[in-house]
Amino acid sequence: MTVISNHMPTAELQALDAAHHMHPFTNGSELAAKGARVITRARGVTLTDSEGAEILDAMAGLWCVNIGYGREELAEAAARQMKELPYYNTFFQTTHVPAIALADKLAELAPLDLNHVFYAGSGSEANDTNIRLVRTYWAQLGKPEKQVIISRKNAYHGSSVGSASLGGMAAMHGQGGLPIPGIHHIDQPNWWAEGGEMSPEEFGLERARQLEQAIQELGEDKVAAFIAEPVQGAGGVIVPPDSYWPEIQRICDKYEILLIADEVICGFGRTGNWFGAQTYGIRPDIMTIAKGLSSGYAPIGGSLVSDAVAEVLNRGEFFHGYTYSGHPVSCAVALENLRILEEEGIVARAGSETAPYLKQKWEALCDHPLVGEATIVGMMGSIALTPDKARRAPFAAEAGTAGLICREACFANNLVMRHVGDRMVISPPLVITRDEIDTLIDRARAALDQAHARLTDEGLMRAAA
Ligand code: PXG
Repeated sequence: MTVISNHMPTAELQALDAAHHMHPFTNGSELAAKGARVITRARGVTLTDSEGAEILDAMAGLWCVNIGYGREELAEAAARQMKELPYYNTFFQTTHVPAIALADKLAELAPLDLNHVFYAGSGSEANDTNIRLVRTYWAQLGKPEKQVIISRKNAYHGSSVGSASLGGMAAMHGQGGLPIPGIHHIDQPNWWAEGGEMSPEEFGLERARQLEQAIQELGEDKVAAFIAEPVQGAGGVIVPPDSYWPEIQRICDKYEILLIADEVICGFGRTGNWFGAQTYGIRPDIMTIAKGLSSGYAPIGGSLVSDAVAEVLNRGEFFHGYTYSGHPVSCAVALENLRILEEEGIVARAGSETAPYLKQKWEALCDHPLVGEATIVGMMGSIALTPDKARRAPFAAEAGTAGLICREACFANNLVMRHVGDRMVISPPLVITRDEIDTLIDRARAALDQAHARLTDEGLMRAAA
C-alpha cells in the first residue's frame, strides 16, 4: 500500500484526491481539472498548505474553530478519553462521565432554562432531531396536527434531508426531492438586497410580520415551531435590522409555537456573547448547537431544550437517537474546549476587545469602490460587492461572478474569505489578535483592489438593469 503523507508532491496528492474523494458542495470535474488546495497543518489563525504557503484563515475552518488551531489540551483530552473509554452508547439506560459532564456544563452556559441536551454528531443531525422533537412534543400534548415548521428562504440548517428541507437554499431544494412536507418558508430580513425603499427598521418589521401572516394563513393549530439563525451565516452573514427579533419574539409569545434558535454558527462566542440568543435578547425553547461546541476538533452537535419542553418529551419514549449521540471522545474534547474558552476569557475578550476593533476596521472597508455595505456582529461579518453603491445594485453578470473573482484574489493574498454569491464573509477564530486583524484587513483590501481592477478590465462593473 502506498503511504500517503504530507511529504508527497502536491500534484500527486491532488491526483489521488481527484481519483477517489468526492467533495461536499463541489463540482467534481471542475475540481479534478484544477486540483484541490491541500492543507497540511495549522496553528492559531494560520493554515499551511502543501506548497508551504501560510494563509490567514478568516473563516475558522467552516465557522467552527473558535479556539484557534493547535491547542494541545484538546488533543490530550481526546487521547485520555480514547484510552479510558473510546466508545460507549447512551441508549438503553446507560450513560458515561463525558456525556454527563458536558450536559451539566451546557446547562450552566446556556441562557434561560435550556437545561437539557439531546446529543447528535453534527448540526444537521441536531436539526433533524428538532423536527421530530417539536412534532412529538405537540403530539404528546394531544395536538398531533401541529406539524408545520416555519423557516426562512436563504436559511442554512444543514445538508441531511430534514435539515436541508428546513433550510431555504433553492439550489439544495432542486436536488433530491426536497423539501419534505410540512415546512413553510418566509422571506429573510436581508435589507441590503431586498429592502427597496424601506428603512431597515420598517423592513425588519415587515419581514418579521410575515411570520404572523404565515401562522394566520396556515392556522395556529397547525404550526409547531419557527426556526431561524440569530444571524444567517451561510446565507451571507445577513445581520437583521434591530426591529426584527423583538417582533419575532412578540409573535412567538402571542401564538402557541416553539422558537428554535439555530446557534450552530452563532453559538460559543461568535456574536460577542456565548449565544446569539443573548446578543438579540431572544428566548428560544430549543437551541441547535454544533461547530464551536468543540471548535471543530471533534464532530458533535446537539439540541438544547427548555425545562418545559423536556418535561413533556420525557412523558413518553422518544424513538430517536444516533450511534454517536454523546460520543465520549467528542464530549471530552468539547468539555475541554469550553473550559479553555471560559477560563482564558476567550469569549469575553473577543466580545469586549477584539470584536469592537475588528468592527471598526471592517466597517471602514465601506469606503472601497467595490463595497456597498460592510456589516459585522461580534466575530462574523460580511461585505456586499456592488457596481453601484447608491442604488445597492446587483451586478449585471450572473450572481456570484464578482464574489468568485474576489475570493480568488483573497487566496492569491493568502487570506481565506468565503464568498456567498456576491457577498464576502468572515468568521475568524475568536483568538485572533489585533495584529492579525490588521493583517486580515490589509489582505482584504489588497484582494478588493485586485478584484476591482479585474472586474473593471473585464467590463463587469456594470449594474443589472
Ligand atoms: N445550522 C447552521 C446554522 C449551520 O451553519 C448547520 C446547521 C449544519 O451543521 P453540520 O455540522 O451538519 O454541517 C450549519 C452548517 C458554508 C457552510 O459554506 C456552512 C455550514 C456547513 C458547511 C458549509 O458556509 N453550516
